[in-house]
Amino acid sequence: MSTLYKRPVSIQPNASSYCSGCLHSTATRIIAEVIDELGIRERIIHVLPVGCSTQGLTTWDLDIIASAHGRAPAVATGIKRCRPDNIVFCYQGDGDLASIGLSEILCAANRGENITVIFANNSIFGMTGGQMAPTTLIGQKATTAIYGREALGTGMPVRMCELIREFDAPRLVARCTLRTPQGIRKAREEIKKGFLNQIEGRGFSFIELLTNCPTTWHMSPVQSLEFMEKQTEKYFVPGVFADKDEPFADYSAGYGVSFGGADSRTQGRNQDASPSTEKSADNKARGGDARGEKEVAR
Ligand SMILES: Cc1ncc(C[n+]2csc(CCOP(=O)(O)OP(=O)(O)O)c2C)c(N)n1
Ligand code: SF4
Repeated sequence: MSTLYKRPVSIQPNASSYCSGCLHSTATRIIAEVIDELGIRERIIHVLPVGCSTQGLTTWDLDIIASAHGRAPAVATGIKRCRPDNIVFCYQGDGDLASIGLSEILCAANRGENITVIFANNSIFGMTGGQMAPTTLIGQKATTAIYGREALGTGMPVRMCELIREFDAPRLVARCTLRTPQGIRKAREEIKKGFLNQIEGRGFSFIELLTNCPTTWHMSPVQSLEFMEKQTEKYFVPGVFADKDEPFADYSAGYGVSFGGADSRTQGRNQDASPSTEKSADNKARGGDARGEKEVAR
């Protein structure tokens, strides 16, 4: 008899503590499957955010470092620069990533950090009981928008993939839905690509997963999937926004300002994109990572 379904070794043999029908469980499962498939479990450091995904502490069977709310990409940056041989990934909710942590994710993406960020967008603050997030849809009810979100006064829902694709550095920017088996397969494919980018030193990958929160949406799991189909996916349209094969390089040549000989190192950096021995030594001394000799602007 062949085995069709078994627990990935990157998941602990515990009952899930996520609510019934919550797609955090599906996301956890496919991330763990990819880690097992790539044989990188021993090299993984997962940066835990704040939100329902802190339940990862009792779910993942991986090395984990917890971060303050929204700070996972900054913590992941530090870890990856100090330990370039580890594979570092964040798994963050939309309250964590798109609200309190907006600056950290945008800066990490712009720097082209060689990390993998997986973003679970359920368009609400789940863990704290259903407050409005930057991603809450127009008309969607939340405890802080009891008649439904209005654009006047709170703005339109923030689309993170569309923001991040504007930077030069990110190698992969993709949005997938976990509502359907096809969506789950596509998400698994993009997550794998995101880890491979990091393993091969290409730079920053961002994979958004559209998820649900039946509990704070006050819906059954089935109703929450219908909501995703009719509402969430109409505004957050799944797709691949960037998928670049070549590693992130220093594109700054031609855009730098010449300081007229004030500081030869600054001048060299602005005028010459090719890595010099001095720059490489400097980069290594500051924990240059698997992008090898390529200098990262800091
Ligand atoms: C500095 C700080 N501010 C606020 C909180 C309260 N808090 C905990 S989880 C959370 C929202 C998490 O929502 P999200 O990231 O969307 O994840 P979900 O629970 O929906 O998966 C907030 C505001 C906190 N823990 N720390
Ligand atoms: S509160 Fe929402 S996001 Fe959190 S585990 Fe429950 S269903 Fe999932």
